[in-house]
Amino acid sequence: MTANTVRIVPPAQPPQSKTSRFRQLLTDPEMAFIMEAHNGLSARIVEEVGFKGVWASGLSISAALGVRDNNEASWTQVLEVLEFMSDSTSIPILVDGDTGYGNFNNMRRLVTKLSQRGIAAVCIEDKLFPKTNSFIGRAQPLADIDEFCGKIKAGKDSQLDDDFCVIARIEALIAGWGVDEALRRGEAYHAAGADAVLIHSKIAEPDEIFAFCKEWGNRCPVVIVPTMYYATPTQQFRDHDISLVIWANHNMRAAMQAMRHISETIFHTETLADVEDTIPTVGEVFKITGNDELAAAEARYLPKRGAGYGAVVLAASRGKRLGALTDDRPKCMVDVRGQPVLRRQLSMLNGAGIRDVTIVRGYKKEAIDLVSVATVDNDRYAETGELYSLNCARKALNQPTLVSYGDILFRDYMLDALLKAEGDIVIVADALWQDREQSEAGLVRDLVVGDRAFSTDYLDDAPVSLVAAGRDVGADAATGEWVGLLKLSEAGAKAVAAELAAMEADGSLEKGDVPVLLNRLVTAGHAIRVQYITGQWLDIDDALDLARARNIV
Ligand code: SPV
Ligand code: MG
Repeated sequence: MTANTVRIVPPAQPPQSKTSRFRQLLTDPEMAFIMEAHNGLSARIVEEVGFKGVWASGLSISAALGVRDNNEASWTQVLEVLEFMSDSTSIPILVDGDTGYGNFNNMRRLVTKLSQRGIAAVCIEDKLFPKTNSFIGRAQPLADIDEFCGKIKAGKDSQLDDDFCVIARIEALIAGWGVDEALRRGEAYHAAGADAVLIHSKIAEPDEIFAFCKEWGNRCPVVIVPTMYYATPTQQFRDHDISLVIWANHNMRAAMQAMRHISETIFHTETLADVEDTIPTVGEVFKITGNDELAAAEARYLPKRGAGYGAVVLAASRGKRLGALTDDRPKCMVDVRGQPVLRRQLSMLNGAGIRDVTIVRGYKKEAIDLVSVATVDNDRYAETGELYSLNCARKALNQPTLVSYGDILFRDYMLDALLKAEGDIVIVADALWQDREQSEAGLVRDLVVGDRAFSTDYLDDAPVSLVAAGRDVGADAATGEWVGLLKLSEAGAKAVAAELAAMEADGSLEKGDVPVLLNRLVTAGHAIRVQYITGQWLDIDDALDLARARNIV
C-alpha cells in the first residue's frame, strides 16, 4: 500500500511524502511532538487536533486488543491495525516496533511491510523478544549490542523509501545500567545507521535523561517518552536539544476512563438519557469516518437510475373510504402486510438512488414517522386539493423531481421506465385501465388522452404526447388512466413551479388536482409525454383496494 491509497477519510494530502515529513519533524531544529494512537479512529483524532505525527504505541495497541504488552498480539495483527491507522490519516506514523519481533530477518520483513503500508518510521528497543513493557519489573535483560546493531542495519537495508527512519531505543536506563552504558549503546546504534536514538527512563525526574542529552550533543536526533517524568516543564526538553517528544499512551488511557464512566452510568441508570448529551453524536462518527466522501463516491461510481432526482410525495389526505383504519393515520400509513404503502414507496425511491424525498403531510401528520425524509405540511388539507399540497413543496421543485401520490403501489420496473423516458414532463398512464376492477361504483377516475393509444407493436415506440387529462375526459376518448406518478426534468420542475405560482395568483390553486395542472401546462404549450403501463399498480382508496394490495405484496 502506498501513500496514494484511498483511505477511509481522505484528508487533503500535503505534497511531501509521509516519510519525508517525518524525517523533517525529526531533524528540524524546532522540537516536535507526536501523540499516541492505537487504531484508525484515534489516529484520525490525533491528526484532527493538529499533531504532525502519530505514535503507534505497542502498549496501547495491545491494550486496545485486550492483550498484554508482551508481544501477545502477533506482528501481523499489529500490522493490520497499523494499516487502518495509516489509511485514516495523512500525517506520518512512527511505529513502536518493540524488539523487531525476532532477529534481523524478522526486522527486515517488518520494515518492508511497514514501508508498503505507508508507515513513516519504526522504533526498535534493545531488549529481548518477547519484550516486557519498560515500566514493569526491574533489570530487564538487554540485547547484545552487536546483535542489535545488525538489526538496525537490516532494517535500514530493507526500507523501500530513502526517508523511512529507523529509531534505536536505548533501554540501558530502564535496566539500571546507567548513563554511560546508554551512551555507549547510543553511539553503536548511531554508527549502525539509526536515524535517531530514543532514550527511555522510568524515573519521575528527568535528570538521567538530561545527563544523557548533555553528553550526546548533536550526534543525531534524540527522542524521549516523558510518561514517568511528566511533570517536567516542556521548555526543559527544548533546552536539552531534544528533537521529538512522544506523548505515549494518553489516548488509550483517556479512552479507558471515558468508556468506564459511560458504561458505569448506563449500567446503573438503565437509561441513555443522562449520557446522550455528553458524548459525540452519531453524526460526528459519520463525519470522522468520512461518510460524506462515500456519498460523493457513490454518486460518481454507482449507476443509479434516479441519481440527481428528488421526489415529492403527496400524502396529505385522510382517505375517508377506509373508515376506522384512518382514524389515527392517513391512508398512506395504513399497513399493507407489515409496511405502510408510503414506506414501500420510499424504499423503492431510495433503491433507485432517490434520497432527497419531501413528503407533504396533512391529516394526522404525526403518524408519518419516516426517517430520512423532509416533510412539509398542508395544514389546510381538509379544504384544499392536491395542487395546494404540491404547492406546499414548491421549494423542492428546484431539481429534477418525481411527483407521486402517497397511496399508490407500483412496480419497480415502472419507475425504471419512467426515469429512462425522455421529456421534461412525463406522466404515467395505465393503458389497460378498463380492465382494472372498479373498486367502488361511481368512483371518478382521472383519465387521460394521448395523441396515440398504447400499442403492443414491438416496433412502435414513438413518443406519446398528452392532449388532455382529468375527470371531464370521456371513456371513449381516453387512452389511459393517470396513475399518480410523474417525472419532471429541471426545466419541467421549473415550469410546474411557475404554473403553481400562477394558479396561486389567480385563485385556482386551492381546489385543483394534478390533471388540472397538466391541462394548463398543455394549453400553455408545454409538451407532456405519456408513459403507458399495462396494469400492475394500485391506488388504495377503500377496503377492497386494501384487500387487493394485501394479496399482491
Ligand atoms: C509504548 O507506548 O508502547 C512504549 C512506550 O513503548 S512505554 O510504554 O513508555 O515503554
Ligand atoms: Mg512499547
